Amino acid sequence: MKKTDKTNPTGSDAKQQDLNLNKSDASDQFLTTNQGVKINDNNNSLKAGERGPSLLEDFILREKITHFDHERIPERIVHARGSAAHGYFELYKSLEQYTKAEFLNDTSIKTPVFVRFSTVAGSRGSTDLARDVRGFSVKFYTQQGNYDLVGNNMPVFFIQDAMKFPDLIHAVKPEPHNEMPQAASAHDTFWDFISLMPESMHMIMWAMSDRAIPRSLRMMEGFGVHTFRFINSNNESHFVKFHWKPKLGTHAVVWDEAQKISGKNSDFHRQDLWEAIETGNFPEWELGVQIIPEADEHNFEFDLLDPTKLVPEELVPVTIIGRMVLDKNPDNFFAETEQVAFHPGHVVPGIDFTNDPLLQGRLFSYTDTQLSRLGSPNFHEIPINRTVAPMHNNQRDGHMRQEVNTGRVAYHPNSLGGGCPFQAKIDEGGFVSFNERIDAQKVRERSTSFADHFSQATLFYNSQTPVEQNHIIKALRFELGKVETTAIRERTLGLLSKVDKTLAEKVAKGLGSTVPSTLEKPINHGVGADANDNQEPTTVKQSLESSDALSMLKNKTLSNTIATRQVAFLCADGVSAASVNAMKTALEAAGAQAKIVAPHLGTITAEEGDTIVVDQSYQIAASVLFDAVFVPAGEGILTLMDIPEVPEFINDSFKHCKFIAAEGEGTDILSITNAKVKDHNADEGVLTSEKKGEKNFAGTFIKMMGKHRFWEREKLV
Ligand code: HDE
Repeated sequence: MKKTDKTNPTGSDAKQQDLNLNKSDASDQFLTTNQGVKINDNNNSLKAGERGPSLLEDFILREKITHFDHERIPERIVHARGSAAHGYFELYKSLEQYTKAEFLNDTSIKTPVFVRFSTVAGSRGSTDLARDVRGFSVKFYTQQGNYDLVGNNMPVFFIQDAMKFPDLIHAVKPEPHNEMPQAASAHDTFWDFISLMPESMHMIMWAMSDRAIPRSLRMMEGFGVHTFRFINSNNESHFVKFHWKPKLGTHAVVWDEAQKISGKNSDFHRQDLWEAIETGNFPEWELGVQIIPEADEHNFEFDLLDPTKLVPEELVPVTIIGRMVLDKNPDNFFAETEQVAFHPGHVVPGIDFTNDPLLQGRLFSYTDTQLSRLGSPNFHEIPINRTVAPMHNNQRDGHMRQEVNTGRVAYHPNSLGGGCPFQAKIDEGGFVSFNERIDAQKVRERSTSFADHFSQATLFYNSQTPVEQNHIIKALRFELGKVETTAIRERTLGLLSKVDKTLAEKVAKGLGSTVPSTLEKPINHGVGADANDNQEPTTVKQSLESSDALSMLKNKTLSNTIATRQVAFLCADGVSAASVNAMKTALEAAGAQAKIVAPHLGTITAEEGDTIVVDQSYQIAASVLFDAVFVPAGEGILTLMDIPEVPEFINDSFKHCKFIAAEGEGTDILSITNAKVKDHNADEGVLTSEKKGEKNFAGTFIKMMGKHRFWEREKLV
């Protein structure tokens, strides 16, 4: 096996070196036209007289404006809103037994990656906190060519067959007559479609759960969704499912919070990712695989080819095989994040496809979309898309071709070019598709093994804690509450009752509706009106009743850290510097970040006379942008009673079940809020110390804040 050339840089440095070839740095340089002519006046157009008309000969003005007029490219049809970063992937142990992909064989290889996270439905400028699936796309720049793992933060999908994808997206996007609502599924067309698509019920459970409103892009799981194949050097195949597990744990916000964040900072996730990387808090995930021998293909209660199903971790454990670290922000959003072109069909030898009919459709779609989005078949030449492996073929020309191919030969076979470039045999690393035997009739049908649409939806719902179930119910009430057509709401309630009767009844109660006793057949204007009219939904008895891995609250691996979490210190002139500094030092030692919030920007003066630099004023700061709140000690703190934003801040923290602490005089501030301590003795999420500088206060603060949310409070508010 070929090892990496150790003289080459590895990881994000290697890709960076590639990008550097095209980097432009204007420091100490003259301003020029695109033809390199130095510009003498960049403020005035060329005119006939100082008050006269502009002249057509002004090539400088025309070049500048023409370029500007063409600065936009079409945004992605889906996943338009995204944020990305560079990093690297390192393998813990060789997977040689299963795959011949070199980057998954050799633990000494550090593979550069570029990762783009996205929402699906909204436009490029839409809010980060929409209730939506998040895209999780990873481009591995391997020595054998680019490998793209283009997944989501949920392990299943709405539909089973690529044929329905344009319908799904047309339904969820803003309605075509009035372009409303933006980045939201809470409208008639989406639920109309869903109510007629029983196969979407499992994904609907995920999309209505808090997974759809992550706390941070750094705190989401990622999934390859489809079943793929690993192929080893003996040409043996194993099925594989991919999982990304965030080192910071999987965390979400609550819906009320998400909506407020959208108003306060619609770039919340983008900024969080950017700042984490800028401050050296590099986001990290572990890559896990579920490997299934070919012989076990039919031993499950569902079909491995059905993308609306997951393989429960209880049935096939996830083996952790490596880690990915994101350590560098893009230099230029457009050049990298906007122009990166992912494709599930970008695979390397050792990774192959299954016949999942959704994956099969994707394999066609992603090159096609780049042609209209990036405008040329040469999109692979854009620096962010370039492979780090040697690249030679007989493709030529086309819009914006960068490469200057030399010689007269652009065909194969040839003798004039010595037969070059030549084909690679399998043992020379040539890609050979898995030789799966296919012996079948051409049909436009769906396998009956895809017909159980509810069992895994029920499994997901049953696996949630009561708090999480309640959030799903509330999300459904919100979404369906925004639906204006009664029949759509009722039809959806009918489908929900097949997932869980009580769930449907609780949603119905919030809608002032009742659950229909029978499943209404969709209006079927002839063949094809019902998406799946060749089969009735079935129910397959499941061996598993609940799976802890599906619940964010039960599945708590490593999630008690407060690293990179943001704590608001509510301050004013006369605050105790001792109280502020002691807590700030302790929190920073635990990896969290303290932000001083005060009535104005600039500085405030502590009761000890110290000057404290203010990070945010009460006009800018809001509880929803923080993970916890601390009211320090000091006589001056009592002036906070007169600032209306202060009780609002603490009440929102309380409502969203976040950690609240106060020390000394700061405890008096809590008395004008819902976090009044004496009323909530049972609530360990409100921590107070009457005395300033009490021993262990900071230690208890950090321990309790690590619990993140105090859900018992939801019953109170
Ligand atoms: Fe995509 N999808 N998709 N998709 N998808 C695109 O490709 C498409 C599907 C996913 O950060 C587009 O370059 C079809 C499933 C991500 O740049 C487009 C079908 C999953 C991204 C496209 C699917 C995804 C895309 C838009 C059904 C989860 C963002 C721009 C057959 C596993 C990639 C682009 C990025 C992007 C088509 C289904 C994930 C239009 C036709 C299932 C994360 O080609």
